[in-house]
Amino acid sequence: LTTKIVYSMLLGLAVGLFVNFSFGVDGIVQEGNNVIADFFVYGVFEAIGKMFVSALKMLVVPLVVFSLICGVIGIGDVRVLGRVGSKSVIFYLLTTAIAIATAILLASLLNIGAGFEQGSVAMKEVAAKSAPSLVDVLINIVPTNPIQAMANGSMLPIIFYTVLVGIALLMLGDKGKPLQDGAMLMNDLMMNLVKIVMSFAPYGVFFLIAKTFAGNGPAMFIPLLGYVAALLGSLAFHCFITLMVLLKLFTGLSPLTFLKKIRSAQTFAFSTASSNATIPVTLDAVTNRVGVHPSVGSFTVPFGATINMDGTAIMQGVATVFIANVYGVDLGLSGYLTVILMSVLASIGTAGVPGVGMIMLTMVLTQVGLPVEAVGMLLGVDRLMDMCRTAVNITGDAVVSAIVAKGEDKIDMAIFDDPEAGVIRN
Ligand code: DAS
Repeated sequence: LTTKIVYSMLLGLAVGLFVNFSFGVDGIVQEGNNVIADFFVYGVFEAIGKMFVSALKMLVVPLVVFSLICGVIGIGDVRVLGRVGSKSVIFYLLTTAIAIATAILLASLLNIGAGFEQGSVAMKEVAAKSAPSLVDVLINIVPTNPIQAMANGSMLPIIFYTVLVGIALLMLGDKGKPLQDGAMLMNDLMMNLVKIVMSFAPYGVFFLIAKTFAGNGPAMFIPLLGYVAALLGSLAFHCFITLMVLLKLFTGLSPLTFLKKIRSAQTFAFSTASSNATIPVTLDAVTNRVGVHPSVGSFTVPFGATINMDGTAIMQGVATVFIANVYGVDLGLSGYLTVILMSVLASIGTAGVPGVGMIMLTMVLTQVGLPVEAVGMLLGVDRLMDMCRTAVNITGDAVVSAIVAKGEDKIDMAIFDDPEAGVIRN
């Protein structure tokens, strides 16, 4: 299936670029310019791509609820649960801080944005959106109405409530057996739903990629080459060096094998630009292919999709350096430390959905006194950058899941060493 998905991505890229070269102006296919382009790019491609992402999102809440209840039952001991939770938070914040420090270092070394004529890129007006403040996020973790939290897909309150339900179920002891068996059955049912939706992936991914590249051709990245190069360089460094060193250090697992096992989740994250929508695929890859026990993965994957955004933090680091240079502002060490702190905190409160990184960026810029409208320069290329950074976000989630599981000795090496484990054939 993953091979089919990669081929459908390449086909989508080819078709997308063909449409862009045929109908694009300055590398962009504006909506309303051309009837044929509109029919394909903003009609067929966009519609089918959106339906596929919706089908993934449709699974997220029930899957997280049942897998998390089974996860808590699987851990079986509240003390261990506390350990898994606190280790996850420590490693998620640590990897995000390392990510953004790397990004600021590389972007500063490349001195991107210096001597940049703002006129050369359309400056769209951007209102300073504020991501929820950390205090609100912490208060809102306790849902007043858990059903509403589920209806809204608010992940942190859902995780909080579901963990409590799991603990309460454990306290029932043998009396709770029927409920526990029911939860296990519902979890298996949800994983089958994941497989059904994933079987449509080659089509969904094709249209998502075709739409992206049809709308934005390579020509439009030229003016922002410094920004794009520094961002992609930092993302690649973090994904294939930093995270792999941490993986090897803390789990001893082979990075190459690990990357092969999570390739489907990275592909979904890239295609959908949404960590949340990719939760079902990340969970499937981390448990059935890497061998992380579901009792750990069912907690660390949805939790990571919400609070752990290494790729997004990297974008904020690179974008801040770029914008500071464009405006000739010297942030100084304290300025960059503020950026690092703000990015790590901002990533806790925001869900893994497309474009959330840009909202967090306006918040970070406000904190360091940089003009928020500067984000307008970056919006044009942000969809593709969002796809790349989301793939790094879920890679971070998968790596920390393996590190936490290793610490609890809950990685099944028979699964990790089996190249065929969990491969979906259809
Ligand atoms: N698209 C977000 C995610 O799903 C990341 C971002 O917007 O930066 O993780």
